[in-house]
Amino acid sequence: RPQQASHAKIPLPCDLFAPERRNSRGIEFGERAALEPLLTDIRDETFELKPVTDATPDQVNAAVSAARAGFAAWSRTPAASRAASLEQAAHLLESRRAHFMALLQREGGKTLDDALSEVREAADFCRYYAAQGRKLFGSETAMPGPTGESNALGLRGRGVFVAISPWNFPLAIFLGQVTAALMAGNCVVAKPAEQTPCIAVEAVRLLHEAGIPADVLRLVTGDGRTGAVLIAHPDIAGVVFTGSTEVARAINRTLAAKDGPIVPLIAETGGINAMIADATALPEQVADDVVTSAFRSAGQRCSALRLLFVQEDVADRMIEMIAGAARELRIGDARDVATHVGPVIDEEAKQRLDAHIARMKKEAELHFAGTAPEGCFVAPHIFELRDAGQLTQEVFGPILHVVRYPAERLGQALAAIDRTGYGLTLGIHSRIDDTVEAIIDRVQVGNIYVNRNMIGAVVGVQPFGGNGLSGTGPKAGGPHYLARFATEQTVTINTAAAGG
Ligand code: TXE
Repeated sequence: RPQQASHAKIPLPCDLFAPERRNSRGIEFGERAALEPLLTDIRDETFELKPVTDATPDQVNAAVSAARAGFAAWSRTPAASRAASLEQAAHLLESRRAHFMALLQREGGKTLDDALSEVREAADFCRYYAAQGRKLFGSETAMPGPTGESNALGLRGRGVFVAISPWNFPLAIFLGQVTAALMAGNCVVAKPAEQTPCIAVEAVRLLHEAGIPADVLRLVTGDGRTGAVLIAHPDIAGVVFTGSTEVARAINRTLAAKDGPIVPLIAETGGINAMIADATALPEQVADDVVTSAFRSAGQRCSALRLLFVQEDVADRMIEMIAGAARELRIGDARDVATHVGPVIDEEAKQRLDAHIARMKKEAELHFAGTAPEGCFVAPHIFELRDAGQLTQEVFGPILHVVRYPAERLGQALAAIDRTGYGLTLGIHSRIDDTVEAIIDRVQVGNIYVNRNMIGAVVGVQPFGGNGLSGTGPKAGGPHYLARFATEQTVTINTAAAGG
């Protein structure tokens, strides 16, 4: 077990083995003894990742046609049966946990604790949407009305929903989108990220095995070009997308330009996520939370911290402590239990991040640079900016940017956060309640984390999603999500005229 720095706690995968430990995503970890069989099972998974071919436009069209043909029967399938299939999927996922964790490690480069929490999150999505769906779709809502008339409001599926997902949560986001759309009574054509197709292939197999008919859920693989063909199809009734803001805009443009019915888009996109640490914050906790929020998962979380505002009076000490905690991180093979920071997703991502680091070295002050092995790894870096405006776009990797602010200029720091245009996550470290409340009132951010790290999207507990450039809402894993996949129908009956 690596030594902990005396000045700050650091996130250790070894925490997996602490009894009764809950990580920040709400996962309960067992004791080491309980997990050892799982580690052995993961090592015993000897499958090979098979190459996946890109779907041709004809195959995309065939997938939409098949799903369209399946819609009539699926939309009439009782909500309770649809929910039962999702619950069975959660059960199958858990019983094949080692297999999916091994897939996430090999195809997605996930560390052990990230892989474990992702499988758990995927199963949580299935169960949560099943439970929500039973309530929402299981019966109609009777509306008040005059005597002699009954009014009822019901929800039903829209038709063929397209689900387009990213590589950074290739199991949980993929299944979250797909199961929500299915539970709402839609058929689905899903297009996973080109970097992680095998996980999607296995997830679809599992859903079919759990009872979702083959024509109700179809998968098409390929890159953005396949996605674009799918989006342009005239017979789609809705789109759920998670990924970059730029691609969400492109999808929006295509949908807006189409003839025919107006197709809704549910989009969850990125963010330039900030944290504010004032002089009353506990420095050790700030250091721990910053390192977790900025560097865990190699910074490849949409919620990850990119921009830290530190009150001037305490800035030197805080930066030093954060660098001290970052120095303890071990970067390397994700399959090694001692690894804190695994690889970035591919060579292209590495080149983009390396270019950003090179630019920052010229334009900002470097406070910390970790060391990474050869290969697709990017070491954690900490830069200090003169001005928050120097960071103009989301940098999807383990790079933290720090800005100092004088106490009387907190308002300017908040204005800088507004100016990014994003509104996904925000961290606040302060022990003054009025300050915390004032910040919460002032910002338009989807998920706010106070005096803790910024990792958290626990299904049914911390519904997740942003505003502005970060997406359309509603929040995934929250009570309002499913209804957006459905269409509402009001039925008014003249009961006085009812035949005998
Ligand atoms: O996104 P891309 P990536 C965000 C995160 C980051 C991004 C990383 O902040 O910005 O996702 O994922 C397909 N028409 N979030 O690099 O490139 C593409 O093939 C149709 C936010 O994968 O946008 C892939 O399947 N589809 C988040 C998908 O779009 C197209 C949680 C995403 O690709 C297309 C996780 C096109 N023209 C990541 N072009 C949150 N807020 O919850 C590409 N695609």
